[in-house]
Amino acid sequence: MQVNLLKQKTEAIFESFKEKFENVTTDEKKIDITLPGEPMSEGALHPLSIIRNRIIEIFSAVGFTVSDGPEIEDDWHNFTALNFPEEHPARDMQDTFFIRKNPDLALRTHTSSVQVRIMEKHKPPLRTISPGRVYRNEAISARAHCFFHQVEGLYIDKDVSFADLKQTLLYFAREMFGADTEIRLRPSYFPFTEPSAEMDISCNFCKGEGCNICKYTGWVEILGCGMIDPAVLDNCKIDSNVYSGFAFGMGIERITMLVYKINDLRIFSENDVRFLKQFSGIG
Ligand code: 2NL
Repeated sequence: MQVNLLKQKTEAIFESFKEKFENVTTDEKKIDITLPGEPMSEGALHPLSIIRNRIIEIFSAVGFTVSDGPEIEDDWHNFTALNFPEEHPARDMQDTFFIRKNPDLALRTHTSSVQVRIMEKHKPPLRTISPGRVYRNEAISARAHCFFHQVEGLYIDKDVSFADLKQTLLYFAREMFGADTEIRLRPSYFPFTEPSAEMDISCNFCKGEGCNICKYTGWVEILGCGMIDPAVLDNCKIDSNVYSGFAFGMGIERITMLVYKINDLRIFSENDVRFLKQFSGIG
């Protein structure tokens, strides 16, 4: 009984719509092509892509090529060729994601592995940068994630000196952060470079006045660098008696956070359109 009632009502509605539609004159059925179209929402580049592209542009202008390599790496390319001692903490399970079935393989922890592959395959002069995703087994916070993005670069030729490193990175800093940017190199340590340094840029937020970003020092750390250790060159079949070179590595998240004043790196991978939309039209 109830079902029949529903059927009757539905049929009545259907009939009335049918009648309405059939009575529409041909004129009314025509489409008005002068009406404005439905706006299409436009996609935008992710802020990390915008900054990666800008870094590539800056180094391409002075002759660096862009190179790429696998994200799953073997021990040789990620650690051993780069002069990491057997007992180095980075090789620990706590720091690196190893592939359980084959512990010789791991998710690359830096893109230096790409540079090793380039050195093994090509003869100097070499000038290349390798942007890409890297993985570290870290607790996620506002400053650390289990994956992030890096650009590493190297320059190998006869007679490459620390002065070349300094001038190239000064050029990069000024292109990226503005022509009035100054740089400062502080001694540091990496297994694959000797000597090694951390590079700071003058704080362009407070112009040296002191602010949160530079922690009231006037300087902001942006990358690590150094002269490639001769042992690394030899491991990659490049004669360290003939050639020398410099290398550097930076986190794309870090540079992006400085450029756009972002204070939490987790937001890069949350896919929140309210964040992503703010970068449309740039880059
Ligand atoms: C950092 C520091 C660095 C390199 C990366 C490198 C690569 C080869 C040989 C020698 Cl194949 N060095 N890369 C050198 C110094 C520092 O990265 O803080 N990265 C985020």
